Amino acid sequence: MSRARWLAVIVGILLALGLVAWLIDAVYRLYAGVSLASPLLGNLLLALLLVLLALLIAGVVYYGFLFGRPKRQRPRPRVPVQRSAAAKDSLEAVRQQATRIQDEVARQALLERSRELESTFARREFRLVVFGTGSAGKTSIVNAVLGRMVGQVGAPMGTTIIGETYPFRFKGLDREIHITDTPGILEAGIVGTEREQLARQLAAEADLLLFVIDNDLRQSEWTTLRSLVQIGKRSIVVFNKIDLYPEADLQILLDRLQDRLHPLIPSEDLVAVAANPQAITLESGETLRPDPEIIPLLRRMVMILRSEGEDLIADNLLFQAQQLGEAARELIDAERLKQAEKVVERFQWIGAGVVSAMPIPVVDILAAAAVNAQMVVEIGRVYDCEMNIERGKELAVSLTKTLISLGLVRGATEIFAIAMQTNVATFVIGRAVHGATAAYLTRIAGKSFIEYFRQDQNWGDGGITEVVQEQFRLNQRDEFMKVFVKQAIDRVVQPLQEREEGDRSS
Ligand SMILES: Nc1nc2c(ncn2[C@@H]2O[C@H](COP(=O)(O)OP(=O)(O)OP(=O)(O)O)[C@@H](O)[C@H]2O)c(=O)[nH]1
Ligand SMILES: [Mg+2]
Repeated sequence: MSRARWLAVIVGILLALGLVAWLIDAVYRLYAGVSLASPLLGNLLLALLLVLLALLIAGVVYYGFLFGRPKRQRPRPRVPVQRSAAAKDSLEAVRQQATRIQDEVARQALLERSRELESTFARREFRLVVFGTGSAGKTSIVNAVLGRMVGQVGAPMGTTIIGETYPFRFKGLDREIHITDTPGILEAGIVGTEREQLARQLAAEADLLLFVIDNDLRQSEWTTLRSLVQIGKRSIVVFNKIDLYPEADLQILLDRLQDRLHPLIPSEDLVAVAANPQAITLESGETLRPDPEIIPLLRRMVMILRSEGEDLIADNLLFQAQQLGEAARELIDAERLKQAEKVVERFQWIGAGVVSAMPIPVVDILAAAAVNAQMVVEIGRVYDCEMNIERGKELAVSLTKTLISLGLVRGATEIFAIAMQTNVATFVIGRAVHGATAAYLTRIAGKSFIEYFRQDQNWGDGGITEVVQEQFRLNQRDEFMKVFVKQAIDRVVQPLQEREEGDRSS
């Protein structure tokens, strides 16, 4: 403390002490005067003064405690705990899932991504992604936000062809910000589609999205924006190139936009800017390039970063982790499906062989069910669900009963009778039709069981009937049936004919 301050403090204390002495003296005189007139009134006055003194002391102690408390440190940027813990759990689950993925490349890619995400938990920059239609002015916005030319700007669509990221900081914000410029969406051609995919992927990784438009919102822009907001992407809609509109037209346009965006985007998140205003030619012939009008966007960005920044990062990390979990599940499901379909493919022809080898040409339900029971066990194994053959048989029988009650056995027999009558010798036609029918029904059963195991041993809301009907419908398409009949002739009819011809000649 400076000497002048010390002096001021000492003078202040002396003054306060003088005042207190004067006050005590004045109070004492008052008390003496009143007690002389009435001792009771004097005592009451004394009690009142004591209460006032006690209140004063209590007040000083209370406020002294409040002010004397050590100042709270400005919190370090820290991702909200609950969501970050949930994201970590999700990543742990992904690593567990990865052990079940057989494709080495896919497994490694998944693990690498989960490690990448994990490392971002420690310290992470804020990700801002500039996204929108080609030529709306995304690169111009990045340049204006950074206050320097970093990306090439051009009138034709497709000037930016890869995602480019630039780090920067806002005064007073602890986190570094990474702003990413993306290629435009809705550009024609295969190259355009590929770039759009990249842009969408970058947008999905954003903590905050700047969705740039330069005119009324097109339907395709609206749909894209809606889907991004619906997956939880916090977005600012940036209306660029306002220098091109007269004031009155601009206001009408903005009002209309606001109506259209409501309630997806609150009005304060629709921001109008001119990131790279057109040069103006003066009467003198001189050209003047106006400064960018970007302040409203900077202001809104800072406000969001201050009030929601940490939440947005936490939400995004959790979202990314869940997306990765979803990707892992899809990979596992696709691999299992492939394996399970191989099992069905194998059993359908085994079933066909059993039935067609029978002396009496009928679709023997029990024979088919016995084959199906083993199939159920094997499909279950693919889905990590061990079950014994008895349980497999129960399931197979109940499915076979459903096939009969739905009239599918008869229906399939008729379909194959018609399909085979022209190209199968008459002496084997009965058994051929029933063999093909058995193969077909085994296939329907197998596909239905795959659905059952995919849904954690559950037939779903519509029960077994709906699953079987759906599989019957899916496996009835013309192109599939043509291939199936051809396979049936190769695998069932030909061996039958060869055997019959062999029997006859011997
Ligand atoms: N009048 C006016 N023109 C602008 C403004 N901002 C950008 N432009 C022009 O719009 C055109 C496209 O700008 P870019 O920044 O390259 O647009 P982009 O969205 O990055 O385009 P792509 O990378 O091709 O998707 C250029 O000719 C810019 O000069 C603006 O505020 N006012
Ligand atoms: Mg660009």
